Amino acid sequence: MKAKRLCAAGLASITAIAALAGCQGINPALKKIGLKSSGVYAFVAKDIQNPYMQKVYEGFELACTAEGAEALYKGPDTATAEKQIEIINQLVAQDVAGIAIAANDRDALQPALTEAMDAGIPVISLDSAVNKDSRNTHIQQADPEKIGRELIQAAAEMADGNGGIAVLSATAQATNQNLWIEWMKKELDENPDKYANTPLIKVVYGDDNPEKSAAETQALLQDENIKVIIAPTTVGMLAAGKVLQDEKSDVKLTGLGLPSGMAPYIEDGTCPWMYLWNPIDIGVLAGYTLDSLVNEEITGAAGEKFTAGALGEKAITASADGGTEVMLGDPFKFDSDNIAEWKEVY
Ligand code: RAM
Repeated sequence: MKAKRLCAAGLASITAIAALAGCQGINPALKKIGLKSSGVYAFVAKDIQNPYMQKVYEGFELACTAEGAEALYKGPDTATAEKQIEIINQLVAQDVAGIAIAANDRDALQPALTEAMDAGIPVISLDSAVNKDSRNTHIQQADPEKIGRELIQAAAEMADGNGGIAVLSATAQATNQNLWIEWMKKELDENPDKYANTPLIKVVYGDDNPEKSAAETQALLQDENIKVIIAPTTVGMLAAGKVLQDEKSDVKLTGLGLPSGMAPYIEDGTCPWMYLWNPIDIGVLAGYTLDSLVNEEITGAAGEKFTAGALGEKAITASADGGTEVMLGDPFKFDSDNIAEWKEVY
């Protein structure tokens, strides 16, 4: 039973306790008498405008509502760690019940998130991880190794085995993009013969800002050795797609894009194919994970299991960074055969 339902039930003593807490946060008094109080679950986006983050939040809100908790969408105007720290501090002062964050920096949020956890507020990262000491667990969209390797394989194929590759990333501190880029470099280094004529020429950062991403794409087009751009960010992909289409460029694009926005560029061949997972499912998984932590059904340790609504039973496993994670699944490939169907979904 959750706080909201308790309030509505009008059970005199319990209602009084819940009212004292404003029906927010983990209510220790309710916990002592064995009742659960879900309260407010905060979602902190990398930046508030990012359409991908908004899709993830849609799923998060669905899970929160299903569990009787109130979802709260927060995020900075631009994707910086400093602004996220301010937001976390406010959420702790507000005594929210749980925090889910897509981090703009792996380590910089640690003092603020540690304070949250010390105050009894469970913390999960999703999309872009914080270090293992700053969280209870992480929601991992898909295996980072698979994502990084597959993107290089795709780019080399699009270059017909002959042509330079550039990466248009998000911010330079983004944990998720940096990890994917590490795996891209490993794929290249480990297979020197295969990629002899498809070197990685440059990595640039559009900061998940549409204008900066477009300007960085324009700059990449000045280098005629670059034949393929990999944008492992939905914001970067969309901006690059528009530049390449406007310029009628032969440079090909692949990466991680939202089917709804990228459909025109897949349909006209600018982007022969791309990958992504279901962002709404990421949010759903995050919402149920946070709820299970708040209700002390799990602690975030490897080996624990819980039910994530329609996603079924999920397991917490050890992650490569020494902490733990919950994995959603494999990325999907989107191309001209399936984009018409998927552009309607997300
Ligand atoms: C962007 C963000 C996000 C990433 C997706 C693929 O929207 O940078 O972190 O996961 O792209």
